[in-house]
Amino acid sequence: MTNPVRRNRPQGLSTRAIHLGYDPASEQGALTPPIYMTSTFAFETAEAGSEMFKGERPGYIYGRTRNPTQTILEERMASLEGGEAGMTTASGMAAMSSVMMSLLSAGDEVVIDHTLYGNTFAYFTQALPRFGIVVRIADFMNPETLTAQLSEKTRAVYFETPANPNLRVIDIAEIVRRAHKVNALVVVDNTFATPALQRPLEYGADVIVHSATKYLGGHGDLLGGILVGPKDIVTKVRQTGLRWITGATLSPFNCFLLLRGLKTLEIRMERHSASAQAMAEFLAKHPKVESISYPGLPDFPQHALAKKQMSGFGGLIGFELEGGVARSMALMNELKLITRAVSLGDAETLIQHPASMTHAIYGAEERAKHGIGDGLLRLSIGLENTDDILYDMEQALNAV
Ligand code: 7XF
Repeated sequence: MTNPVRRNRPQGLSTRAIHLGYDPASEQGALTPPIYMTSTFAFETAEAGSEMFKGERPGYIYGRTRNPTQTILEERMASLEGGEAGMTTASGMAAMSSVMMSLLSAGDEVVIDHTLYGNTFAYFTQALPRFGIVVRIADFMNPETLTAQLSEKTRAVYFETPANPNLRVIDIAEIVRRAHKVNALVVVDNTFATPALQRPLEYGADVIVHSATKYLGGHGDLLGGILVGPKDIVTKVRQTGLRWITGATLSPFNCFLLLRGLKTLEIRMERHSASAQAMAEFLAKHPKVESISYPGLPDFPQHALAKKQMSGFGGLIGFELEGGVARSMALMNELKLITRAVSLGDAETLIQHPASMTHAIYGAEERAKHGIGDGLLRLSIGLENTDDILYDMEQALNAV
């Protein structure tokens, strides 16, 4: 029987997040894919094992490079991002560093945007230069500054959008246009938006990396990472980066949790976005709030770009209070429901202070230069009832 509604149309994002790459009939009818909790795989014959090692025969060899529970997750994420292939890693840092360590060599150059998650910034500015890789910094919101840093040695260009912690939005297509002129690979960290709200490959980016710890998992109970890109690049990252450089593979159990999280990604992102919009509008009008950064606000500087590039504005908000750091800390301590914690994308609404927490690794001068204010607070709006989150923020603002 054909379904007239779906005819000639690809399946939607949630449908693929729930079904793609798994047929219960292949596993005794089990609705939920089994967790292949195994480190190694038996070879039917000695010759079969040797052939698999040579890449002449398909099959699983050893859990550091591939596991069937990972495969389902990798195929689903590749489809959601619109890429050819995916690869899971032990954390978001492992996804990013596995890509870089697999593709770069001494003498190569990389250009990064100046606002990145603190430890990503440290990786590029402190780790890679130790291996002879030249890392240049630009302000990707002013793409001219990127062009000024590109050369025929540039192998990769790296940025987040929206960026951690202040939600700067970068024009992906414009960065791609400039970077591809020198054949540099464009690598985008899509953690804040997720493929439910933004698919950078559609704008020409080459590789996507994620901290799956965040919205993809969605429940604050795992660390994980994933990358998506062309088959040849992902294979190279798997066969070098994952296999013998980082070895940072993801546990099959965490893959199971991620498969579970992905099923509700699209509806969770809708709720995160709706509640964040309500919170941003509340904060924007509050007399004690000095500035607010949320892509969904009409007067956010890159609102038009965010609207074009994203299908929703996500759950993260940056804001500063009149009265600076002392008042920010006091506000955090007055909150009763909103939880003081780093990380983001969980069911719980979380608040943190980037200057002393996620971005403490930047020097004070660098933070000032990069628009990460000393008093900046970052909210990750959770899935609680919107009124309860707003009420908690209101009572804390009244108290400071
Ligand atoms: O290695 P992880 O799974 O923690 O991911 C690293 C990472 C990569 N990209 C972005 C945009 C991230 O935000 C992160 C981790 N950020 C957390 C945060 O900002 O709260 C880490 C807590 S210190």
